Amino acid sequence: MKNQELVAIFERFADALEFKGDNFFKILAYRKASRVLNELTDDVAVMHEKNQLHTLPGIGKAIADKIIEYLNTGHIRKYEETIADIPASLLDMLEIPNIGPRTLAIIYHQLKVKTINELKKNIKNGRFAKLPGMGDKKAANIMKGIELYKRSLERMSIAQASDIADDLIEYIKSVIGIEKIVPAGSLRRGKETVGDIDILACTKYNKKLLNTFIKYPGTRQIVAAGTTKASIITDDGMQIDLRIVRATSFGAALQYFTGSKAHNIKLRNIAKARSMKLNEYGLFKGKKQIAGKTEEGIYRRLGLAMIPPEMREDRGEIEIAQPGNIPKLVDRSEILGDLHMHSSYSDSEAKIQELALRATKLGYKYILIADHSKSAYYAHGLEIDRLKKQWQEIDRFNRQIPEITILKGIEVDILPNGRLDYPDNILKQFDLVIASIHQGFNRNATERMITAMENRHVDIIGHPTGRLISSREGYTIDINKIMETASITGTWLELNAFWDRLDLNDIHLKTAKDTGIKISIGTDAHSVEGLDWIKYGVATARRGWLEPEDIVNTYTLDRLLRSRKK
Ligand code: DGT
Ligand code: CA
Ligand code: CA
Ligand code: ZN
Repeated sequence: MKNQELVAIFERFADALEFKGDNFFKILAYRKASRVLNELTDDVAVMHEKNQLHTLPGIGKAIADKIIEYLNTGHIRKYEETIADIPASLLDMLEIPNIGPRTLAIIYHQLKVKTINELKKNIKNGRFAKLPGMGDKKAANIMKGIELYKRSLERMSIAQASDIADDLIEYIKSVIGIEKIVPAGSLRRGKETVGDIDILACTKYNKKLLNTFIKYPGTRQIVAAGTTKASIITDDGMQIDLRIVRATSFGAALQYFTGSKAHNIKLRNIAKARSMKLNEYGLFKGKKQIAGKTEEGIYRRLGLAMIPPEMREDRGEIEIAQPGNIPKLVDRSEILGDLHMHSSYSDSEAKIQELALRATKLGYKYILIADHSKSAYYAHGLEIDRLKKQWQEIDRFNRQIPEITILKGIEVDILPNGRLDYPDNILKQFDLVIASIHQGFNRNATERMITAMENRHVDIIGHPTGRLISSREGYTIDINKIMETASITGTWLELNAFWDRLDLNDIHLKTAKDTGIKISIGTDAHSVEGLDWIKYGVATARRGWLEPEDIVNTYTLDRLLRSRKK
């Protein structure tokens, strides 16, 4: 399908036009076309064959002609002419958070900057800040943006990495019917971002497996191919290392390549202290292998309980790994409901009924619909009359779909002035209230959250740090003060399971648990498929050592409602 290629071209076309100061409506038209194609599930080529391009919203004749030109020739002449005199490295800089086409035009024309490094130099020597409309604050923001951008080039989100790994493993299994092929590395540890994907397999047919692997349809480049291992780079730029190991060493290899490195070093030292040797082939006493077939065996022979992969970060897990002392981490099957999702009443594409039906398939007993409140105009926030309509609809579905309880919730904005977006007499009518900051990030965020937590109708603080892993650092807050208030007021803190948030993160979750704070997991889904992100939430919860008791989503509906603050 050519859809995604066209999405990228139209987006870049719009950027280039905006950079050149072209007509506002023309720019808007290309951005809209890009968005429409991005959401299109049909193949544009097929639609063109059926003469249906004009039925797409926002695709007028001029743009339809360009789509057809691209389908026929692989080029769009107008686009190529437009970008011809703009250095490619310059347009790439638009990937940096906090740099838009207009800022880019200014730095290009006034500072002659063409690359990221040149921009950094001009920020450091103060020339950037002196440009009209820029200033020190903007300079600092762009510097942060550059750091985030560089990090995002090196690492991928857990969602993208696990999708690629699933697809690759399914492909290999379909071609050669191999049983033992599993992810290791940071992906198995459930880390929020992944540098490269490590896969381990066990087979007698090395050659056949490696040959199949390097022919993976999503391969851009084969980096190395030997007799027991190979590496490829996928079309998305992700490196995948595949290693084949013997059955007698499978557990040892899995342990070794799951890491983390710091965890492994500690384990090796424990082995040494007991006059044993640990490596990727097994645990040895002299020349004799005493463990290595399974991971459990290795931990057991080192005198330790089996440590779940998500805990292997050398954050104290080895010290407590006497049998019986490892926490019994939450399992996906123990999650009885999703406590944050949006419906078509605000900015989601999913209808309430669709969300409820999907939730029953996931085995849930309840879900919380938490749309945006009225001041979130950008997200079609709910005025009180539409809220009432939504409640009636929820009541109706609750009668029609008895397998699940749809809870009435809201993600109420904590406004820049510190007030909540609805009065108490409205808030008290919800089953559960999430309060979140979406505007005025750095205006007394700590105080505003504390005020929200002191309201007895606020049950949950949504995405408490506000970070976006790929593009935003988050609010300027005193997280310790926020945890202290959460603990005193009995407010739950959210673990937002959307893969670009994962907020609270693993480290904060562990502190929250130690402080006695309850955690509420929500996917913040804006589509039916988004409900599946719960797995990233569970992985992050496990990395924060959370047990079922720490997470309100494991409670029965009765207990959940009884556990709200009074
Ligand atoms: P990533 O890929 O940056 O997200 O992180 P990992 O943890 O997947 O790291 P990676 O791919 O470099 O290596 C995979 C595992 O292999 C790592 O977690 C532990 C193990 N490993 C790699 N290099 C060493 C090493 O020098 N010493 C030890 N003990 N283990 C290592
Ligand atoms: Ca890795
Ligand atoms: Ca690796
Ligand atoms: Zn939100």
